[in-house]
Amino acid sequence: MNVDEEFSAIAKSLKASEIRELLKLTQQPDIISFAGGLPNPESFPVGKIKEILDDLLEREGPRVLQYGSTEGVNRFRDVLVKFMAERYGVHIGRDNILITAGSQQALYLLAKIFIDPGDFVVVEAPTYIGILTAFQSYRPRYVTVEMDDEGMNTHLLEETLRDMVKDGRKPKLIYTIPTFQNPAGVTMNLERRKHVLELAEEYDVLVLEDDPYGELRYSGEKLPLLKSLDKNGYVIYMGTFSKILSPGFRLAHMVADEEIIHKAVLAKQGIDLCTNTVGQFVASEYISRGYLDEHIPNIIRLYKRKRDLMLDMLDDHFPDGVKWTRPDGGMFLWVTLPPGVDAEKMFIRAVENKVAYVIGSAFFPDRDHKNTMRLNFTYPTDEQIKVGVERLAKVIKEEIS
Ligand code: PMP
Ligand code: G9A
Repeated sequence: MNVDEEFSAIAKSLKASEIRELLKLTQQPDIISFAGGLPNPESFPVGKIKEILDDLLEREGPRVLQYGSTEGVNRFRDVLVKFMAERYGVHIGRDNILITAGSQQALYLLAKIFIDPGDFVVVEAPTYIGILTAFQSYRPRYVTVEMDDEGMNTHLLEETLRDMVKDGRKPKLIYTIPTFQNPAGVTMNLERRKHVLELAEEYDVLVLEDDPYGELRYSGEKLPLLKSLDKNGYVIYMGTFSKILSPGFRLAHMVADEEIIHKAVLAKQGIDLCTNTVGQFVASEYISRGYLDEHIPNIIRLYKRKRDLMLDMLDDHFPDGVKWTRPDGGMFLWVTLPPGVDAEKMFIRAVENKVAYVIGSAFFPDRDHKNTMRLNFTYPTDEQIKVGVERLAKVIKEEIS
């Protein structure tokens, strides 16, 4: 059978995620990968998870192994109510929380409940590839807002919203990763955070705050979540346990007004019935036994060392004319090569030289900005950071000359 002809229009339009494809490279042992945004295996609390799993299975095995409600396990949502209040000053109830299979699924659910084909979505330039993948079936149109070292330029956001509303193109959503942005590594300052909220209210547009990296701060002052500044239900917050516990559990939480959570629950019912219950019980224990609080500093110590090492290596080896961001946290930094250097073409030579990165243009809906790339510093070993940056510097120097 020629199955190609049977696929739906949506299936025919599906494109692979660059990151997911590149992840295959990380499995080749001789390539040093700065590509995928993987946590370092050393950051996984294997012993504590084993201890908790043993306890849970012994004490309440059948319950832990049973289906759960689509909203999420009550025990976990209650732990998260406390977590959001204590850590971020966000005061909510259990019904404001939906547990999802990673925040990737939250993005997909939000596309499903908010986006009709042709709707406008405002994103940062560059933005997370995963939103482009999650939203693709719903065929939004993207409008981008430039960033600088202080995150999204909210004066440009203001101009954009004003123009869009004036010509009847009011966006459905503004998507931002305010803290340690993926891919750029930059953080939105406090003034801009407040400005985003003012604009959301003035133009009556919902804001998606995606926050997978906020707990991973290596320098600088902690900043409030957009959600904690939100008094009128404009912010939909997404947190995840992928970077502070384990991405294998696929555990994340969406925090929003009840009407939004309710609609997302309906959308989720048809997708997977519920998020994995075993992970939810384990994470509940992990947080309430105080293990998360104990462990995050270890992850920070490990990643801070890697960030510093990568920055030192770039300072020492990258040629003049190349610029990069200096992130206060998270997992990535963003490199801008001299104009005219094409990181997409250069990628082939990089792989021949056994080093990989993500091509920057993949993070722009219009695939522009060919002279940029994203480097991950959390996954490689220290030795790989040293050798990999040397290899990459050689490739860049050859490309420039
Ligand atoms: N949003 C952003 C900005 C991310 O970087 C990631 C993971 N790389 C995700 C969402 C998805 O994370 P997960 O599904 O593992 O929670
Ligand atoms: O696709 C994944 O495995 C998550 C990583 C995201 C990223 O590299 O930005």
